[in-house]
Amino acid sequence: MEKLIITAALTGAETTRDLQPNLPLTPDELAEAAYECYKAGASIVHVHARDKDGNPTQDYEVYKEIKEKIEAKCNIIFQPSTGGAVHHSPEERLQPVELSPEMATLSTGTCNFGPDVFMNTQEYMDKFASMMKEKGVKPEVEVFERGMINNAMRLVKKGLVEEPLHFDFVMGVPGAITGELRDLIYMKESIPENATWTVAGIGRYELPLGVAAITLGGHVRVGFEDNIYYNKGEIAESNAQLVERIARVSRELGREVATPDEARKILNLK
Ligand code: KMH
Ligand code: ZN
Repeated sequence: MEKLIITAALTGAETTRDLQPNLPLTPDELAEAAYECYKAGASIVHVHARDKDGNPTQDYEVYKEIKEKIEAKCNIIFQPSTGGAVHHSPEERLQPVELSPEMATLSTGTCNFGPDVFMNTQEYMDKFASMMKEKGVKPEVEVFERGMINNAMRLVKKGLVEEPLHFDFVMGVPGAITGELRDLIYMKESIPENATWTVAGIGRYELPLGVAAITLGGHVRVGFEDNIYYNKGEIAESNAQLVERIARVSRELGREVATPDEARKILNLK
C-alpha cells in the first residue's frame, strides 16, 4: 500500500477559541502549528485564515502572509480553503487561488451545513475549477454528499479538472452524509479507480474513519477544523497531537507515513 498522506486542518472557519482554547488564529500561530504538524507527520496543511478579530477571512494578503510564514519553516504542502465560511461570497472565497498554491480545496456541490447552507452552484464550481486550472492549482475535491462526486466528474468532462482526481470525503457534518463506515465504503467505491482519496471525519467520527482509511488504502485528515477533542470530553492540546496519534496508529498497522515530497508524487503535483 502506498504511504499515508496526513492532512492537518488547523483552524477551519467555524471553530472558536471558546470551544478550543489552543486554536491557531494569527499567521504566526498558523505557521507554528503547521510546522509542529509537519514534524508529527503531516504532509499537507489545510488552511483557513482569520482576521485580527479572529473571524474567518478569505483575504489575499492574510493568506499570502500565512503561506510565506509556513514556507519559511518547512516544505509541507500548503492547501488554502476556497470554501471559506458559509457567508463568504464566491469572489471572496477564490482569493487564495491567486497565490498559485500547489493545491486548494474545491467543493463540488451544495449541502446543509448545521443550521446553514454551504452554497456551491454549478456556476461557482465551473468558475473555481477554471481558475484553479489557469493557475496550475491541483484541486482537492471536497465532497459532503455522494452526488458531489458526479458533479466532480462533470467538471472532468468539461475539461475543467484533470484526472487523476483527489477527493476529500467530509463525513459527519450535520445535514450531510453521516460518518458511518458503510457510508465511507459507499463513497470510496463511487470514485474512479485512478483517484486518490482522504477522509475528514467530523467530531467523534475523526478517529474511526481515519483508522478505516488507513486500512482501506485512503488517506487521512485530522485537526481542529473537524474535531477539537483528543478523547471524549478531553480537549486536544494541539493539532500536532492529533497528527501524532494517527501517524502512530498507521505505523502500528504497518503503513508508513508520507513526507511532503512523497505526498507530491502520490498526488501528481507539479
Ligand atoms: N467552512 C465550510 C463552510 C473548504 O475548506 O473547502 C467549508 C469548508 C470547505 O471548510
Ligand atoms: Zn476547510
